[in-house]
Amino acid sequence: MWSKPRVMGVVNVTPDSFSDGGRYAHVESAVEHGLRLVAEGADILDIGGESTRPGAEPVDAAEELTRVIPVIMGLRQAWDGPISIDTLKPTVARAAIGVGATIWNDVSALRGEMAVQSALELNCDVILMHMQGEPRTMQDSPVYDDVVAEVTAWLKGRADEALAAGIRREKISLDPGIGFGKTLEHNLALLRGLDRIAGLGFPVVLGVSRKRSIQAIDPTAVSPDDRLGGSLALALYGADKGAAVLRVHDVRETVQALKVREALGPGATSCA
Ligand code: HH2
Repeated sequence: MWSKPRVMGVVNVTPDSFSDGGRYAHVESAVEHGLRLVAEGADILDIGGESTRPGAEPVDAAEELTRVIPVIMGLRQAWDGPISIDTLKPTVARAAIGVGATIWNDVSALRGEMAVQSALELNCDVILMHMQGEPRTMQDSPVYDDVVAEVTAWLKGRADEALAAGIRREKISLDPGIGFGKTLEHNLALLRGLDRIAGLGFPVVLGVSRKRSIQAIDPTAVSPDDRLGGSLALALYGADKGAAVLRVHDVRETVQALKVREALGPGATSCA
């Protein structure tokens, strides 16, 4: 499979995100960071106000809104590209779409109360991500018989429910949820089997950037900032396996890696 994925730059307006928590916790710094990512080549910006890292504590809607809404408004004044809101909460998604976000990135795949109905009413694009369990406990002891088959079937089920509710097919993207209730072996199997998920016929979003699996392979990469090499390797592999969108923290480096892959042509980082 040969295509050039779009790059989604991550802007976490949180004190506790695993890789950039606290760095862009204020409106001005978050807007500035987002615009920097656009200048570096991001096609989409993903704004999050609640960390979903393993063990993260939930944030209430009022706090989440205070974090993300001014940032989306600030970005909208300077940029008219696609903005996604990374939230579990329909109320936050609704407010974010109201001030100019166009995509609801839901790591619980619209399983929340009234979530499918809200997405239908909002008429926004949706990213449906697989997660086993919930962030606070999901890494305790994830178990699958056949992770690729199970995640693929689960994502198909979520997409079918969205379609049955009336959400249009072209609005839906799927994401295997790397690191969300998965061991290193599960994550690697999902990457190897990504083409099977892409085979469902929806664009696949892939988030591997700076994740802990890289440290599991290279124990010296203790800090998320030390995981750039692994992030790029996984991003290129995901691109070869059919990812349509790469969700990344290091936009400039990812865009450069994709340009080099494109210059080399099909088979450059072949892994089929
Ligand atoms: N990963 C994270 C958050 N949101 N959304 C999608 N669709 N796919 C992902 O893989 C994904 C996601 C976790 O990364 P990050 O936002 O950097 O950390 P935190 O959840 O701690 O804010």
